[in-house]
Amino acid sequence: KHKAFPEHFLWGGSTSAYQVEGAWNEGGKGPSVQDVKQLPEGTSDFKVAADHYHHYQEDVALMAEMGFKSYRFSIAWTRIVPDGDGAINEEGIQFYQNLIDELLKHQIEPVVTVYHFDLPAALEEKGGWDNRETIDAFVRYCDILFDRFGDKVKYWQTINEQNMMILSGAAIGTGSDSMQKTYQQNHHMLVAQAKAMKHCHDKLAEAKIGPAPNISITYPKTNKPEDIQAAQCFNALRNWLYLDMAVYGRYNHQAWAILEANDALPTFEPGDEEVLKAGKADFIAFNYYTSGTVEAYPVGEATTDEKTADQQKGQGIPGFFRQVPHGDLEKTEFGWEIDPIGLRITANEIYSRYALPLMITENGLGGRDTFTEDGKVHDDYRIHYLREHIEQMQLAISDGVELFGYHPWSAIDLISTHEGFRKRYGFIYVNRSDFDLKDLSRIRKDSFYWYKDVIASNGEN
Ligand code: BGP
Repeated sequence: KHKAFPEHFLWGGSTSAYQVEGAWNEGGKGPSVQDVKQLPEGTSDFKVAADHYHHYQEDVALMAEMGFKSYRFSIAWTRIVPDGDGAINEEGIQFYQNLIDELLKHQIEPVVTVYHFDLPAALEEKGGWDNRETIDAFVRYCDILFDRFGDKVKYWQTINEQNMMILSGAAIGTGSDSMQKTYQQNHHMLVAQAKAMKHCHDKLAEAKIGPAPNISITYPKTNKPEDIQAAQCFNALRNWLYLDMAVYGRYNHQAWAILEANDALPTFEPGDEEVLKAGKADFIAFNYYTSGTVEAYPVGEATTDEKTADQQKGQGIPGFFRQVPHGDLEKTEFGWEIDPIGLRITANEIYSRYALPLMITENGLGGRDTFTEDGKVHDDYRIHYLREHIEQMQLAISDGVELFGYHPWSAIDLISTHEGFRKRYGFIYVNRSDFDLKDLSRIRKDSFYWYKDVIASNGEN
Protein backbone atom coordinates (compact mmCIF):
# COMPACT_ATOMS: atom_id res chain seq x y z
CA LYS A 1 0.00 0.00 0.00
CA HIS A 2 1.32 3.41 -0.97
CA LYS A 3 1.72 6.12 1.59
CA ALA A 4 -0.56 9.13 1.14
CA PHE A 5 0.79 12.56 0.29
CA PRO A 6 1.49 14.52 3.49
CA GLU A 7 -1.42 16.54 4.84
CA HIS A 8 -0.06 20.00 4.06
CA PHE A 9 1.58 19.08 0.78
CA LEU A 10 2.20 22.18 -1.35
CA TRP A 11 0.36 21.56 -4.61
CA GLY A 12 1.01 24.46 -6.94
CA GLY A 13 2.45 25.62 -10.21
CA SER A 14 5.48 27.48 -11.44
CA THR A 15 6.46 30.45 -13.65
CA SER A 16 9.35 32.87 -14.10
CA ALA A 17 9.18 36.65 -14.38
CA TYR A 18 10.53 37.28 -17.88
CA GLN A 19 8.55 34.40 -19.36
CA VAL A 20 5.17 35.36 -17.89
CA GLU A 21 5.02 39.03 -16.92
CA GLY A 22 5.52 41.13 -20.03
CA ALA A 23 5.44 44.90 -19.29
CA TRP A 24 9.14 44.69 -20.01
CA ASN A 25 9.73 48.45 -19.82
CA GLU A 26 6.81 49.47 -17.59
CA GLY A 27 6.72 50.39 -13.93
CA GLY A 28 10.32 51.55 -13.96
CA LYS A 29 11.73 48.17 -14.98
CA GLY A 30 15.22 48.07 -16.49
CA PRO A 31 16.27 45.68 -19.28
CA SER A 32 17.55 42.21 -18.44
CA VAL A 33 19.77 40.03 -20.59
CA GLN A 34 16.59 38.38 -21.86
CA ASP A 35 15.27 41.70 -23.19
CA VAL A 36 18.41 42.51 -25.15
CA LYS A 37 19.53 39.13 -26.43
CA GLN A 38 19.40 37.87 -30.01
CA LEU A 39 16.21 35.78 -30.33
CA PRO A 40 15.95 32.44 -32.10
CA GLU A 41 14.36 32.97 -35.51
CA GLY A 42 10.56 32.89 -35.63
CA THR A 43 10.25 33.31 -31.88
CA SER A 44 8.51 36.06 -29.98
CA ASP A 45 10.39 38.47 -27.75
CA PHE A 46 9.51 38.81 -24.05
CA LYS A 47 7.89 42.23 -24.24
CA VAL A 48 4.30 41.14 -23.60
CA ALA A 49 4.71 37.44 -22.72
CA ALA A 50 1.46 36.32 -21.02
CA ASP A 51 0.92 39.89 -19.81
CA HIS A 52 0.67 38.59 -16.26
CA TYR A 53 1.83 42.01 -15.01
CA HIS A 54 -1.56 43.40 -16.00
CA HIS A 55 -3.57 40.19 -15.42
CA TYR A 56 -2.13 39.02 -12.11
CA GLN A 57 -5.40 39.26 -10.19
CA GLU A 58 -7.29 37.23 -12.75
CA ASP A 59 -4.43 34.73 -12.92
CA VAL A 60 -4.23 34.29 -9.16
CA ALA A 61 -8.02 33.82 -9.03
CA LEU A 62 -7.67 30.99 -11.58
CA MET A 63 -4.87 29.41 -9.53
CA ALA A 64 -7.13 29.63 -6.47
CA GLU A 65 -9.94 28.00 -8.43
CA MET A 66 -7.62 25.06 -9.15
CA GLY A 67 -6.98 24.89 -5.42
CA PHE A 68 -3.30 25.89 -5.49
CA LYS A 69 -1.71 25.74 -2.05
CA SER A 70 1.44 27.46 -3.31
CA TYR A 71 2.77 29.36 -6.32
CA ARG A 72 6.40 29.36 -7.35
CA PHE A 73 7.35 32.50 -9.29
CA SER A 74 10.44 34.63 -9.72
CA ILE A 75 11.05 38.27 -8.96
CA ALA A 76 12.59 40.27 -11.80
CA TRP A 77 15.83 41.75 -10.47
CA THR A 78 15.41 44.61 -12.96
CA ARG A 79 12.04 45.61 -11.46
CA ILE A 80 13.62 45.96 -8.03
CA VAL A 81 17.00 47.41 -9.05
CA PRO A 82 16.66 48.44 -12.71
CA ASP A 83 20.40 48.80 -13.37
CA GLY A 84 21.40 45.90 -11.12
CA ASP A 85 23.30 47.76 -8.41
CA GLY A 86 21.84 51.29 -8.21
CA ALA A 87 18.60 52.85 -7.00
CA ILE A 88 15.66 50.81 -5.74
CA ASN A 89 12.51 51.06 -7.87
CA GLU A 90 9.56 51.39 -5.47
CA GLU A 91 7.05 50.69 -8.22
CA GLY A 92 8.63 47.29 -8.77
CA ILE A 93 8.50 46.55 -5.04
CA GLN A 94 4.83 47.52 -5.06
CA PHE A 95 4.01 45.13 -7.92
CA TYR A 96 5.33 42.15 -5.95
CA GLN A 97 3.70 43.38 -2.73
CA ASN A 98 0.40 43.36 -4.60
CA LEU A 99 1.02 39.94 -6.11
CA ILE A 100 2.02 38.45 -2.75
CA ASP A 101 -0.99 40.02 -1.02
CA GLU A 102 -3.26 38.65 -3.73
CA LEU A 103 -1.82 35.15 -3.21
CA LEU A 104 -2.17 35.34 0.58
CA LYS A 105 -5.74 36.56 0.21
CA HIS A 106 -6.43 33.22 -1.50
CA GLN A 107 -4.35 31.24 1.04
CA ILE A 108 -1.69 30.50 -1.57
CA GLU A 109 1.85 30.25 -0.17
CA PRO A 110 4.33 32.31 -2.21
CA VAL A 111 7.50 30.39 -3.16
CA VAL A 112 9.95 32.95 -4.50
CA THR A 113 12.88 32.46 -6.87
CA VAL A 114 15.27 35.35 -6.55
CA TYR A 115 16.98 34.99 -9.93
CA HIS A 116 15.66 33.07 -12.91
CA PHE A 117 17.90 33.65 -15.98
CA ASP A 118 17.29 37.43 -16.05
CA LEU A 119 20.51 39.14 -15.02
CA PRO A 120 20.25 42.93 -15.37
CA ALA A 121 21.66 43.92 -18.77
CA ALA A 122 23.62 46.72 -17.09
CA LEU A 123 25.53 44.15 -15.03
CA GLU A 124 26.15 41.95 -18.06
CA GLU A 125 27.76 45.00 -19.72
CA LYS A 126 30.13 45.23 -16.78
CA GLY A 127 31.19 41.61 -17.25
CA GLY A 128 28.23 39.73 -15.78
CA TRP A 129 29.26 36.77 -13.67
CA ASP A 130 32.90 37.13 -14.82
CA ASN A 131 32.99 40.18 -12.60
CA ARG A 132 33.17 39.60 -8.86
CA GLU A 133 31.22 42.82 -8.30
CA THR A 134 28.15 40.97 -9.55
CA ILE A 135 28.36 38.92 -6.34
CA ASP A 136 27.91 42.08 -4.26
CA ALA A 137 25.09 43.33 -6.49
CA PHE A 138 23.30 39.99 -6.12
CA VAL A 139 23.67 39.90 -2.35
CA ARG A 140 22.45 43.49 -2.04
CA TYR A 141 19.44 42.66 -4.24
CA CYS A 142 18.69 39.63 -2.03
CA ASP A 143 18.93 41.78 1.11
CA ILE A 144 16.36 44.15 -0.38
CA LEU A 145 14.01 41.23 -1.03
CA PHE A 146 14.49 39.78 2.47
CA ASP A 147 13.88 43.22 4.04
CA ARG A 148 10.84 44.08 1.96
CA PHE A 149 9.10 40.71 1.55
CA GLY A 150 10.50 38.66 4.42
CA ASP A 151 7.44 39.20 6.62
CA LYS A 152 5.23 37.46 4.05
CA VAL A 153 7.45 35.02 2.16
CA LYS A 154 8.65 31.89 3.95
CA TYR A 155 10.12 29.86 1.05
CA TRP A 156 12.99 31.26 -1.00
CA GLN A 157 15.12 29.85 -3.79
CA THR A 158 18.36 31.46 -4.80
CA ILE A 159 19.19 30.75 -8.44
CA ASN A 160 17.11 28.80 -10.94
CA GLU A 161 19.00 26.10 -12.83
CA GLN A 162 22.48 27.43 -12.27
CA ASN A 163 23.73 24.08 -13.61
CA MET A 164 21.87 24.56 -16.90
CA MET A 165 23.20 28.10 -17.23
CA ILE A 166 26.68 26.66 -16.93
CA LEU A 167 26.16 23.62 -19.16
CA SER A 168 24.36 25.52 -21.93
CA GLY A 169 25.14 29.09 -21.01
CA ALA A 170 24.98 31.03 -24.23
CA ALA A 171 21.29 30.36 -24.65
CA ILE A 172 20.27 31.99 -21.42
CA GLY A 173 22.31 35.10 -21.24
CA THR A 174 25.59 34.12 -19.72
CA GLY A 175 28.23 32.03 -21.46
CA SER A 176 31.92 32.39 -22.20
CA ASP A 177 34.59 31.20 -24.56
CA SER A 178 36.48 28.87 -22.27
CA MET A 179 35.64 26.17 -19.80
CA GLN A 180 37.76 27.83 -17.13
CA LYS A 181 35.86 31.11 -17.50
CA THR A 182 32.55 29.28 -17.36
CA TYR A 183 33.48 27.59 -14.10
CA GLN A 184 34.86 30.82 -12.73
CA GLN A 185 31.41 32.36 -13.36
CA ASN A 186 29.94 29.30 -11.70
CA HIS A 187 32.17 29.82 -8.68
CA HIS A 188 31.06 33.44 -8.38
CA MET A 189 27.43 32.36 -8.48
CA LEU A 190 28.11 29.76 -5.79
CA VAL A 191 29.75 32.36 -3.56
CA ALA A 192 26.84 34.76 -4.19
CA GLN A 193 24.34 32.03 -3.33
CA ALA A 194 26.15 31.08 -0.12
CA LYS A 195 26.20 34.71 1.02
CA ALA A 196 22.51 35.11 0.21
CA MET A 197 21.59 32.00 2.19
CA LYS A 198 23.58 33.25 5.17
CA HIS A 199 21.96 36.69 5.01
CA CYS A 200 18.54 35.11 4.77
CA HIS A 201 19.16 33.11 7.94
CA ASP A 202 20.60 36.11 9.77
CA LYS A 203 17.66 38.34 8.87
CA LEU A 204 14.70 35.96 8.86
CA ALA A 205 14.47 33.36 11.60
CA GLU A 206 11.46 31.56 10.10
CA ALA A 207 12.46 31.57 6.43
CA LYS A 208 13.65 28.54 4.48
CA ILE A 209 16.03 28.97 1.57
CA GLY A 210 17.72 26.67 -0.91
CA PRO A 211 19.02 26.31 -4.46
CA ALA A 212 16.82 25.33 -7.44
CA PRO A 213 18.98 23.42 -9.90
CA ASN A 214 17.73 21.05 -12.57
CA ILE A 215 18.54 17.64 -11.11
CA SER A 216 18.01 14.49 -13.09
CA ILE A 217 19.65 11.18 -12.80
CA THR A 218 22.03 10.14 -15.56
CA TYR A 219 22.01 6.50 -16.66
CA PRO A 220 24.89 4.58 -18.25
CA LYS A 221 24.14 3.60 -21.85
CA THR A 222 25.07 -0.02 -21.12
CA ASN A 223 26.06 -1.97 -18.03
CA LYS A 224 29.72 -1.89 -19.06
CA PRO A 225 31.81 -0.57 -16.15
CA GLU A 226 33.26 2.20 -18.33
CA ASP A 227 29.75 3.51 -19.11
CA ILE A 228 28.76 3.28 -15.45
CA GLN A 229 31.86 5.24 -14.55
CA ALA A 230 31.01 7.84 -17.23
CA ALA A 231 27.54 8.23 -15.71
CA GLN A 232 29.08 8.74 -12.29
CA CYS A 233 31.24 11.53 -13.72
CA PHE A 234 28.36 13.27 -15.42
CA ASN A 235 26.18 13.04 -12.32
CA ALA A 236 29.01 14.63 -10.34
CA LEU A 237 29.49 17.52 -12.75
CA ARG A 238 25.84 18.11 -13.60
CA ASN A 239 24.11 17.42 -10.29
CA TRP A 240 26.26 16.88 -7.21
CA LEU A 241 28.62 19.80 -7.75
CA TYR A 242 25.66 22.12 -7.11
CA LEU A 243 24.02 20.26 -4.26
CA ASP A 244 27.24 19.33 -2.41
CA MET A 245 28.06 23.03 -2.43
CA ALA A 246 24.63 24.18 -1.24
CA VAL A 247 24.52 21.58 1.53
CA TYR A 248 28.14 20.92 2.56
CA GLY A 249 29.84 24.06 1.26
CA ARG A 250 32.46 22.18 -0.72
CA TYR A 251 33.17 21.13 -4.29
CA ASN A 252 32.30 17.55 -5.17
CA HIS A 253 35.63 15.71 -5.48
CA GLN A 254 34.83 14.02 -8.79
CA ALA A 255 33.54 17.22 -10.40
CA TRP A 256 36.67 18.99 -9.17
CA ALA A 257 38.86 16.33 -10.78
CA ILE A 258 37.06 16.77 -14.12
CA LEU A 259 37.62 20.52 -13.98
CA GLU A 260 41.25 20.03 -13.04
CA ALA A 261 41.85 17.65 -15.95
CA ASN A 262 40.43 20.29 -18.31
CA ASP A 263 42.37 23.27 -16.92
CA ALA A 264 39.07 24.69 -15.77
CA LEU A 265 39.58 25.05 -12.01
CA PRO A 266 38.10 28.22 -10.56
CA THR A 267 40.30 30.60 -8.62
CA PHE A 268 39.37 31.21 -4.98
CA GLU A 269 39.76 34.63 -3.42
CA PRO A 270 40.69 34.77 0.26
CA GLY A 271 37.54 34.24 2.29
CA ASP A 272 35.62 32.26 -0.35
CA GLU A 273 36.12 28.97 1.45
CA GLU A 274 34.61 30.28 4.69
CA VAL A 275 31.75 31.96 2.83
CA LEU A 276 30.89 28.74 1.00
CA LYS A 277 30.87 26.82 4.29
CA ALA A 278 28.67 29.37 6.05
CA GLY A 279 25.79 29.35 3.56
CA LYS A 280 23.57 26.34 4.11
CA ALA A 281 20.40 25.23 2.35
CA ASP A 282 17.33 24.35 4.44
CA PHE A 283 15.68 22.35 1.70
CA ILE A 284 16.36 21.34 -1.88
CA ALA A 285 14.16 22.58 -4.66
CA PHE A 286 14.78 20.93 -8.00
CA ASN A 287 13.40 20.93 -11.53
CA TYR A 288 12.91 17.61 -13.27
CA TYR A 289 11.79 17.07 -16.86
CA THR A 290 13.67 13.99 -17.93
CA SER A 291 16.64 11.79 -17.17
CA GLY A 292 19.93 11.68 -19.06
CA THR A 293 22.08 8.95 -20.56
CA VAL A 294 25.81 8.91 -21.21
CA GLU A 295 28.49 6.57 -22.44
CA ALA A 296 32.24 6.50 -22.07
CA TYR A 297 34.08 8.95 -24.36
CA PRO A 298 37.59 7.67 -24.90
CA VAL A 299 40.29 10.30 -25.24
CA GLY A 300 41.53 10.43 -28.79
CA GLU A 301 38.13 9.88 -30.40
CA ALA A 302 37.39 13.57 -30.79
CA THR A 303 39.10 16.17 -32.96
CA THR A 304 40.08 19.37 -31.21
CA ASP A 305 37.15 21.22 -32.77
CA GLU A 306 34.63 18.64 -31.65
CA LYS A 307 36.20 18.57 -28.25
CA THR A 308 35.80 22.30 -27.76
CA ALA A 309 32.27 22.32 -29.15
CA ASP A 310 31.22 19.44 -26.89
CA GLN A 311 32.70 21.06 -23.84
CA GLN A 312 31.09 24.39 -24.59
CA LYS A 313 27.70 22.74 -24.82
CA GLY A 314 28.26 20.44 -21.89
CA GLN A 315 27.59 17.54 -24.27
CA GLY A 316 30.70 15.57 -23.59
CA ILE A 317 34.22 15.69 -22.25
CA PRO A 318 36.75 13.29 -23.72
CA GLY A 319 38.05 10.92 -21.09
CA PHE A 320 34.88 11.30 -19.03
CA PHE A 321 31.46 11.07 -20.67
CA ARG A 322 29.38 11.80 -23.78
CA GLN A 323 25.61 12.36 -23.73
CA VAL A 324 23.59 10.00 -25.92
CA PRO A 325 19.88 9.32 -26.43
CA HIS A 326 18.39 6.74 -24.10
CA GLY A 327 16.83 4.75 -26.88
CA ASP A 328 13.88 3.17 -25.05
CA LEU A 329 12.02 6.20 -23.75
CA GLU A 330 9.07 7.87 -25.43
CA LYS A 331 9.49 11.51 -26.40
CA THR A 332 7.36 14.64 -26.35
CA GLU A 333 6.59 16.26 -29.70
CA PHE A 334 9.54 18.56 -28.98
CA GLY A 335 11.84 15.57 -28.62
CA TRP A 336 12.26 15.51 -24.83
CA GLU A 337 12.47 11.99 -23.43
CA ILE A 338 9.74 11.09 -20.94
CA ASP A 339 10.88 9.21 -17.84
CA PRO A 340 8.54 9.29 -14.83
CA ILE A 341 10.42 6.52 -13.00
CA GLY A 342 13.52 8.68 -13.34
CA LEU A 343 11.83 11.16 -11.02
CA ARG A 344 11.46 8.52 -8.29
CA ILE A 345 15.09 7.50 -8.76
CA THR A 346 16.26 11.13 -8.72
CA ALA A 347 14.28 12.00 -5.58
CA ASN A 348 15.66 8.96 -3.75
CA GLU A 349 19.18 9.71 -4.85
CA ILE A 350 19.02 13.32 -3.66
CA TYR A 351 17.40 12.37 -0.37
CA SER A 352 19.97 9.63 0.29
CA ARG A 353 22.80 12.06 -0.28
CA TYR A 354 21.50 15.08 1.62
CA ALA A 355 18.58 14.02 3.88
CA LEU A 356 16.89 17.39 3.44
CA PRO A 357 13.23 17.98 2.56
CA LEU A 358 12.64 18.19 -1.19
CA MET A 359 10.37 20.37 -3.26
CA ILE A 360 9.81 19.96 -6.99
CA THR A 361 9.84 23.40 -8.59
CA GLU A 362 9.37 22.40 -12.24
CA ASN A 363 8.08 19.37 -14.11
CA GLY A 364 5.85 19.35 -17.14
CA LEU A 365 5.24 18.75 -20.81
CA GLY A 366 5.63 21.31 -23.58
CA GLY A 367 3.24 20.82 -26.46
CA ARG A 368 1.58 22.62 -29.36
CA ASP A 369 -1.82 22.95 -27.71
CA THR A 370 -4.75 23.88 -29.87
CA PHE A 371 -7.82 25.74 -28.97
CA THR A 372 -10.69 23.68 -30.47
CA GLU A 373 -14.01 24.85 -31.87
CA ASP A 374 -15.88 23.81 -28.75
CA GLY A 375 -13.86 26.50 -26.93
CA LYS A 376 -11.68 23.96 -25.16
CA VAL A 377 -8.11 22.78 -25.04
CA HIS A 378 -7.90 19.00 -24.94
CA ASP A 379 -4.43 18.39 -23.52
CA ASP A 380 -4.77 14.74 -22.52
CA TYR A 381 -1.03 14.19 -23.29
CA ARG A 382 -0.18 16.67 -20.51
CA ILE A 383 -2.56 14.98 -18.07
CA HIS A 384 -0.96 11.67 -18.91
CA TYR A 385 2.55 13.02 -18.35
CA LEU A 386 1.71 14.72 -15.04
CA ARG A 387 -0.30 11.78 -13.72
CA GLU A 388 2.59 9.41 -14.28
CA HIS A 389 5.01 11.76 -12.53
CA ILE A 390 2.65 12.23 -9.58
CA GLU A 391 2.39 8.43 -9.24
CA GLN A 392 6.16 8.21 -9.07
CA MET A 393 6.28 11.02 -6.51
CA GLN A 394 3.92 9.01 -4.35
CA LEU A 395 6.17 5.98 -4.73
CA ALA A 396 9.15 8.09 -3.71
CA ILE A 397 7.22 9.23 -0.64
CA SER A 398 6.43 5.58 0.08
CA ASP A 399 10.16 4.88 -0.20
CA GLY A 400 10.62 7.38 2.63
CA VAL A 401 11.60 10.52 0.74
CA GLU A 402 10.51 13.74 2.47
CA LEU A 403 8.84 15.52 -0.44
CA PHE A 404 6.73 18.53 0.52
CA GLY A 405 5.76 20.34 -2.68
CA TYR A 406 5.09 20.03 -6.39
CA HIS A 407 5.04 22.91 -8.84
CA PRO A 408 4.46 21.85 -12.43
CA TRP A 409 5.81 24.08 -15.15
CA SER A 410 3.81 26.04 -15.85
CA ALA A 411 0.88 27.43 -13.90
CA ILE A 412 -0.20 29.33 -17.01
CA ASP A 413 1.06 29.41 -20.62
CA LEU A 414 4.16 31.53 -21.03
CA ILE A 415 7.05 31.98 -23.43
CA SER A 416 9.40 29.07 -23.83
CA THR A 417 12.93 30.42 -23.78
CA HIS A 418 13.94 28.65 -26.98
CA GLU A 419 10.64 27.91 -28.71
CA GLY A 420 8.48 30.97 -28.10
CA PHE A 421 4.73 30.71 -27.65
CA ARG A 422 4.23 27.66 -29.84
CA LYS A 423 5.48 25.45 -27.03
CA ARG A 424 3.05 25.60 -24.14
CA TYR A 425 3.13 24.07 -20.67
CA GLY A 426 0.26 25.69 -18.73
CA PHE A 427 -2.98 24.54 -17.14
CA ILE A 428 -4.39 27.85 -18.39
CA TYR A 429 -4.31 28.65 -22.09
CA VAL A 430 -3.33 32.20 -23.06
CA ASN A 431 -4.91 33.32 -26.30
CA ARG A 432 -2.02 34.64 -28.36
CA SER A 433 0.57 33.29 -30.77
CA ASP A 434 4.19 34.25 -31.32
CA PHE A 435 3.41 37.28 -33.45
CA ASP A 436 -0.34 37.88 -32.95
CA LEU A 437 -1.28 39.07 -29.48
CA LYS A 438 -5.03 38.44 -30.07
CA ASP A 439 -6.96 39.19 -26.88
CA LEU A 440 -4.70 37.44 -24.36
CA SER A 441 -7.78 35.89 -22.78
CA ARG A 442 -7.39 32.99 -20.36
CA ILE A 443 -9.01 29.60 -21.11
CA ARG A 444 -9.11 26.63 -18.73
CA LYS A 445 -7.54 23.57 -20.40
CA ASP A 446 -8.73 20.03 -19.68
CA SER A 447 -5.64 19.68 -17.48
CA PHE A 448 -6.94 22.58 -15.35
CA TYR A 449 -10.01 20.58 -14.28
CA TRP A 450 -7.97 17.42 -13.86
CA TYR A 451 -5.35 19.11 -11.65
CA LYS A 452 -8.11 20.68 -9.58
CA ASP A 453 -9.34 17.15 -8.73
CA VAL A 454 -5.80 15.98 -8.00
CA ILE A 455 -5.37 18.77 -5.47
CA ALA A 456 -8.83 18.31 -3.95
CA SER A 457 -8.08 14.62 -3.37
CA ASN A 458 -4.50 15.32 -2.17
CA GLY A 459 -3.00 13.40 -5.05
CA GLU A 460 -5.29 10.39 -5.04
CA ASN A 461 -6.26 10.92 -8.65
C1 BGP B 1 13.62 25.09 -17.47
C2 BGP B 1 13.57 26.54 -17.11
C3 BGP B 1 12.27 27.21 -17.39
C4 BGP B 1 11.53 26.69 -18.60
C5 BGP B 1 11.61 25.17 -18.74
C6 BGP B 1 11.05 24.63 -20.03
O1 BGP B 1 14.91 24.76 -17.81
O2 BGP B 1 13.88 26.74 -15.75
O3 BGP B 1 12.52 28.59 -17.43
O4 BGP B 1 11.82 27.38 -19.74
O5 BGP B 1 12.91 24.71 -18.59
O6 BGP B 1 11.99 24.77 -21.05
P1 BGP B 1 11.60 25.17 -22.52
O7 BGP B 1 10.80 26.43 -22.37
O8 BGP B 1 12.87 25.37 -23.24
O9 BGP B 1 10.81 24.05 -23.05
